[in-house]
Amino acid sequence: MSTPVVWPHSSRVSKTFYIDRAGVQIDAVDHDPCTRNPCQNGGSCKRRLSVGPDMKTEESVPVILVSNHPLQPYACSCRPGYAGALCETDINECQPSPCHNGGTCHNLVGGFSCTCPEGFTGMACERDVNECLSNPCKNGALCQNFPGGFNCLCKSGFAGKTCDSIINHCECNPCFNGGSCQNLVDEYCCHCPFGVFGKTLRT
Ligand SMILES: [Ca+2]
Repeated sequence: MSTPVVWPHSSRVSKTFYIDRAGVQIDAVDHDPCTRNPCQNGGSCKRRLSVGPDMKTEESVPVILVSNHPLQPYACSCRPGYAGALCETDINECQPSPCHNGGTCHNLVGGFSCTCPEGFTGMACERDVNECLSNPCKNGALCQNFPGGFNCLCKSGFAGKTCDSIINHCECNPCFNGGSCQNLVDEYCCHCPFGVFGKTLRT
């Protein structure tokens, strides 16, 4: 069985000398594993000399490490957002989701973005939108802000989400006997033809 030996870059000692002394097969001499960058996704490669813990040392002037488990002779420094020995893994920043208030998370390289539901904003949908700052309530209505929305307290005679509709009290044709209906703020008024009287002109 051949035992790999990691050969120090600075050594100038005869390869044959070590083969004779150690009786091992030398797999690589002055090899640079970073020549063809094995690191993916823009990771940078650095050479390193390392072996597993089951190691023994040989007494000699240069250092010789003998091991059945030489470790990967390089290390990758990954760009933000990537991980793994070869930077091959895209880190999913959406696991767990950082978005609040029901926001939808999108995994990006080195980060994330959130699509927020209406009424929330911020990098992680953490902030309530204060809709009252844009004065959405019409016709003198009072605006009430709350997390995720707003509410308009309409004045008499107005209706709708933003109090922009005038309530038509004549809509149901309350006047009988040919009376004409006039819409007022809180009520209606029936104008009676001659000989008829009453709120709704019933005889
Ligand atoms: Ca709000």
